[in-house]
Amino acid sequence: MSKTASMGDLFGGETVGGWLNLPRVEPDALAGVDIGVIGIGSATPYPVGSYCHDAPDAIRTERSWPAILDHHDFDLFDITPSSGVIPAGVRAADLGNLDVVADAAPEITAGNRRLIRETITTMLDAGTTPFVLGGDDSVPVPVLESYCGFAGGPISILQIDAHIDWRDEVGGETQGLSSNMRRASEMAHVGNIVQLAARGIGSARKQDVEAALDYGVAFHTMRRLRAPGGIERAVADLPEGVPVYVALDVDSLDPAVMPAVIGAAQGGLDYWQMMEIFEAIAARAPICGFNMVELMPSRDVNGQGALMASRLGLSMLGLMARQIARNAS
Ligand SMILES: [Mn+2]
Repeated sequence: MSKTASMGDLFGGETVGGWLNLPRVEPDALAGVDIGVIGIGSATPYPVGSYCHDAPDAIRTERSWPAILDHHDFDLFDITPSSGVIPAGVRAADLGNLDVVADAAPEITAGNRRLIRETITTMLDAGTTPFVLGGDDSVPVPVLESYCGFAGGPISILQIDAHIDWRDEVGGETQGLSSNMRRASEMAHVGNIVQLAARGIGSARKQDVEAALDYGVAFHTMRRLRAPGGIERAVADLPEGVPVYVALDVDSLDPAVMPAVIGAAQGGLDYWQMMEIFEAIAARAPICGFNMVELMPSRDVNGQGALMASRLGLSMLGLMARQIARNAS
């Protein structure tokens, strides 16, 4: 069987680096790295399994052709000629995959979370903004815990997800993918939480919605988001200038454009709505971290989900890099 031609073949050359052909850098050599892309395949999976463990490499497979970041990007720059996605003076690198284990045994998941906290804390201490490719939606819990000593002070969270993730526990597990926003709300260094794109029926019960509302979550359900001005209103609920962690679950996208998820829900975001959300966040507050979780490679259709994830990640990376360049000047 012959290998199907890819964009990399079309443009020629070897892919020597990481995702988007970014330079590969070891996590202990972060000096001068502004944005560090890191694959975290597992944290605390439920007994169903760590079904997103291979997602970081599935995402890396797409759009990693040589010099991609030096080509003009019409989504980020329209027809204003640009010399690439990452502005001069900003350095992004791919730190590879964290050595976590795809297993739901408590001693394993505790080890995963410890390793994640150590690594993210090291990145934050080095002034490197974490750009996390998950993993299921349990990955953000230890990542967010790592911001307890963040030099930028307390953070806001903007979550984009079909599900609100406010369960206190599921089957006795408190650190799993349905509990990430509940756990985040308990962290002293987390202030405002704004949640976008909830829809359909997930695992949330009455008491979970009540707990989130009691906390003060600003919910902008999918129905509200798609009303005229909905995205603008949602992002305006972020306090201006406070560092914001952007927690993206790819099931916020419509299944038609993102088939590779376990929790598909009709009526989700499309690519341009997500771009509009990203751009509005970047205009509102400094992005101090980003995660993209819940891509399930075994559910993908012709690599379409991985391609979408990679494109969205590229857009976010470009916006974060421009923000860093703006703040430096
Ligand atoms: Mn989620």
